[in-house]
Parts: sequence; structure tokens; C-alpha cells
Amino acid sequence: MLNTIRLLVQCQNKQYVLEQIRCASQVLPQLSAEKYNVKRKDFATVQSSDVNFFKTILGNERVLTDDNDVTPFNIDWIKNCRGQSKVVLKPKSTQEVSQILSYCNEKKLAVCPQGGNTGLVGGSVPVFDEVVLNLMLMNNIVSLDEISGALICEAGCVLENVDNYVRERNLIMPLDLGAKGTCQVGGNVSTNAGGLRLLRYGNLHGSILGVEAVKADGIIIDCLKTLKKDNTGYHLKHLFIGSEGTLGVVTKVAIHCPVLPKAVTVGFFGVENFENILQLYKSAKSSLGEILSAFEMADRDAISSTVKNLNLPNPISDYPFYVLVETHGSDEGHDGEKLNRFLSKEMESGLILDGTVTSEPGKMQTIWNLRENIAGAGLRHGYVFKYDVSLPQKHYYELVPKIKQRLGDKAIVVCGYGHIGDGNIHINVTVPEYTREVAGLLEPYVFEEVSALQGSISAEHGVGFRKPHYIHYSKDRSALQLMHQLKTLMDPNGILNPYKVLPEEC
Ligand code: FAD
Ligand code: 2HG
Ligand code: ZN
Repeated sequence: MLNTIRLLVQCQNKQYVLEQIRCASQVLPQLSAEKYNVKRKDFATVQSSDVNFFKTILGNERVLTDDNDVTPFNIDWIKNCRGQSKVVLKPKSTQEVSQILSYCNEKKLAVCPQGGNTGLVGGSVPVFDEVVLNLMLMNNIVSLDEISGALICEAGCVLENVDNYVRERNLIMPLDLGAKGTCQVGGNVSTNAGGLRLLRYGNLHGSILGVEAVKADGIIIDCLKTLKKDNTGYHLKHLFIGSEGTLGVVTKVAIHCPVLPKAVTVGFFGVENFENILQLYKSAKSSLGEILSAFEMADRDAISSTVKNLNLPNPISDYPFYVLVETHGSDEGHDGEKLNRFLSKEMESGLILDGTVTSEPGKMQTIWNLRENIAGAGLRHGYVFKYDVSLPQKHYYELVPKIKQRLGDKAIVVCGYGHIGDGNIHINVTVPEYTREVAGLLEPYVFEEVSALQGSISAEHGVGFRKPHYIHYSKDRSALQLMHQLKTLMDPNGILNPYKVLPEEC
């Protein structure tokens, strides 16, 4: 039997296109429930009467039940997880979300909130037959205050679309990530997404001014303020930022947009060893100061496999490590000069072996394309084990050679790259296909090592379905107990994104 799966594929020109891929059913990812041996919780099963009720709210068009239509919503971006949902709902308003949740809560039907489905920890797809609540049609921009930079938009707005909208008004979104063409602002908020410029613009707990969300029982929580300062009681918006759809469905977001930089410059450098990257980072902070907007690193294997697998150009030749530096400032001549001076100084010192600096949009794009496509390039080998961890910077790269040695020829590529300015490394291990043997060599080993170094087992991608049973490596029991209490308070029937984030016991 052949199934048609729609997959989102990132192209060289950085657009995401919807590619129709026909593939044999056996290449569909294994069901998450079987792969990870999960027991279904005691929720109700969707009946035809439930579907009929959903249709009375949304109409026939926005209730998907056909297998071919539902399948893409059951599979995550890295094709690691596959749920078994039979119904996808596409609300267009907060009221509709409220009606749906109130009904599901009463009937004890589990719900999986979903945005662009670019999440990397299996949180965005069901595990069993949870109702998928996809926010893609809630995609209106509500308002923009061009003086304060406060934007209000619906949760289903695609990040790149919002960014384009505010750019036309001399502002930018405070976050940027490789999935920007597909991920939604609501998904970004729900995962507390970090991304490429967190170093400069901070994380979403700082940029989000307000949130509107719907609780499991359908009650709409209106915290949609656009004020920078508002100390009237508990800062409830923070409960929804990073809670990965387990405490409520985010329906609207108020976010502070910084000013569009007049000058942007990008440098791409070859570096001899990891210690030199750390020295370079220290030097960049002092030489570039307030204009530094990104400081990213990638090792040779990350870049060479991306170049090879996706046929992308590398603007410099082959080096053990690479660093991408970006500046956002207000004076092109001044900023370019600063970055060029930094390049000359550090080429002389030997920290930089070779490099290029550019302010030409096309050339900057080529460099960013290379960096942003690392995440998807490994999928060409078959299967990728992805680890997204925070470590003290001096220990940042230690795990990569250890994992290489541990796996030997069982891995095709083991590479490290990421947001070194934030201490966040992504370790990708590519193999021809998922095997329990390699999984067993990697987990819990990676998490034990991270914990021993006082790191976090999830820096920016979240806990999702893949990490609840490892969360104790980074969260104290007292904190986990409070998380459970909050969950019980806000979602007593546990219908919102079950099997995700919270461990069964703590
Ligand atoms: P989804 O994947 O649909 O959902 C993610 C989680 O949020 C799920 O638990 C889901 O239930 C929940 N959710 C989604 N929408 C809502 C809502 N409205 N209300 C309540 N819960 C909701 N992450 C980073 O932090 N930094 C990066 O640099 C980065 N780069 C990426 C690059 C690529 C190529 C890809 C594929 C992913 C990347 N990610 C990155 C991971 C991912 O977290 C982000 O892409 C994004 O924040 C997820 O948004 P989404 O709309 O796709 O959410
Ligand atoms: C990135 O920084 C993303 O490119 C994705 O966070 C990382 O896929 C990954 O491992
Ligand atoms: Zn990242």
C-alpha cells in the first residue's frame, strides 16, 4: 500500500516548500507507542458523535478525518514519532478553541495542540489517538504599535510572515530560527524557542509582553497586555511560555519587536580548535560590543555533511571548526569596519585561520543557509538522534568526541554545532536507521554526562515526548512536584498533550 505524505523540505533558497512524497507504508516511522513502549491512558475514544459535534462548530472543511489528510499531522519533522490520531481540527478563533476544549474536557478526550509541527522532541504530534488541534488558520495580525514595537498576532501566524510584516515597518521579530518559514508564533512561545539571535535579543520570557490562552476546561485566560511594565500580581503569561501545550492552548501573543537594524554584517571564519573558538568569542564580545547579534559555531563534520548532502556552497575552505559572527547595528561603514578589524586582528593572532566578511544580502544568505540547513542535512543519511543541551562553555564540545568514540563505526556522522554564545550545543548523530542498540548507547549516557557537567538536557527544544523520563537529570524533585501540582490545577483531567513534558512519577 502506498501512502502520500506531505513533508516540509527546506530548499537552498531558504524557502520551505510542500513536497509530495510517495512512499511505501513500511517507510512510515514506527508508531511512537510501540517504539517507546507507552501505555495508553484512560481517555475516551473519538466517536462519530464527537466528529459531528466538531463539525457543528467548525463546518465539514475544518474537521479532517480522512487517513491521507490526517497522516502528516501524526508525524513529526524528523520522522521519529508517529501518532494515531483520527481527527484534526482547525479552529479559526479563540472562541472555537474554547468550545472545542470545553467539549473535550467534558468528554475526557485527549488533545494535542499543534503549530507548524517543526518541534524536535516529539511534542507536536499525538502518541495515541489524541485529537490534533492545529492553529494554522488562526493567522491574523491583530495590531502593531510602531512606536513601542508591540505586536499582537494570532498564535497560528508563521514566524517568517510576521517578520516580513514588521520588517516593512522598520521592526524585526526578536527571534529567528531555521524553521521560520513553517513554525508558528504560538509554537515558538509554547516551546520558548531560542534560536540564532537570542544572544542579542534575549529569550521569549523577556520579549513576550502578553498571552491569550485557553485552559483545558475552555476558559479563556486574557493576559494579552502590551505594557513593558506590569507588576499586578503573578506573571501568568510565563506559565504558557515553554509549557509545550500541557497547560493551555496559546491563541494570541503580544510580542516586543526591536528596531530593524540599518546595517547587518556577517563573518564566517575557519578555526583550528575548540579552545580558539572560546578565545574568539571573548574577543568578539569585547571588539564588537553592542552590535554583536549572533555567534554560532559548527564543527567540520556538521559543515561538510551539509555541503555534501544538500549541495550547498561553503564560502571558505575546509577547517576543523567554523564560526559565524553577525552584527546588527546602525552604520554599515562603521560596523563592517569593526568586523573587518576583528578579522584582521584575529587572523594575525592565529585564532582565525581564514575568513570572509560581507554585508551583501545574497552572500550573507549563503552563509546563513549553510548554518541553518545543518539541522535537516543529516536526515539524508537516514535517521538522526538529536541532542540539544546547555553546558558551561568550557565543557561545550567535550561530549562530541566522547560520543564518536563510544559509537565507533555504528554512526555515519557525529557532529556538534549551535549557539555557543548561549552555551547551547546541538549534537546530531546520524545512522542509516533507528536501532535500539544505538539508542541504548546514547541514552541515558548523554543525559548522565550533561548532568555531571551541571548542564541542561534541553536547552531550547523542550522536553516533549522524548525527554520526560530524563527530565530529572536537570530538574530537582521539588520542582517536578510543583510542576505536577500546576498541571493538576490547570488541567485536572490531564487532556492537554498527555505523555509529554511531565514524568509519570517524581
Ligand atoms: P510545533 O512543533 O507544532 O509544537 C511544538 C510544541 O508546542 C508542542 O508541544 C505543541 O503541542 C506545542 N504547541 C504548538 N502550538 C501551540 C499553541 N498554540 N498552544 C499551545 N501549545 C502549542 N528551536 C529553537 O528553539 N531554536 C532553533 O534555532 C530551532 N531551529 C529549528 C530549525 C529547524 C529546521 C527545525 C525543524 C526546528 C527548529 N527548532 C528550533 C525547534 C522548534 O521548537 C521550533 O521550530 C518552533 O518553536 C516550534 O514551533 P511550531 O509552530 O512548529 O510548534
Ligand atoms: C538549530 O540551531 C536548531 O539549527 C536545530 O535548533 C538543531 O536539529 C537540531 O539539532
Ligand atoms: Zn538551535
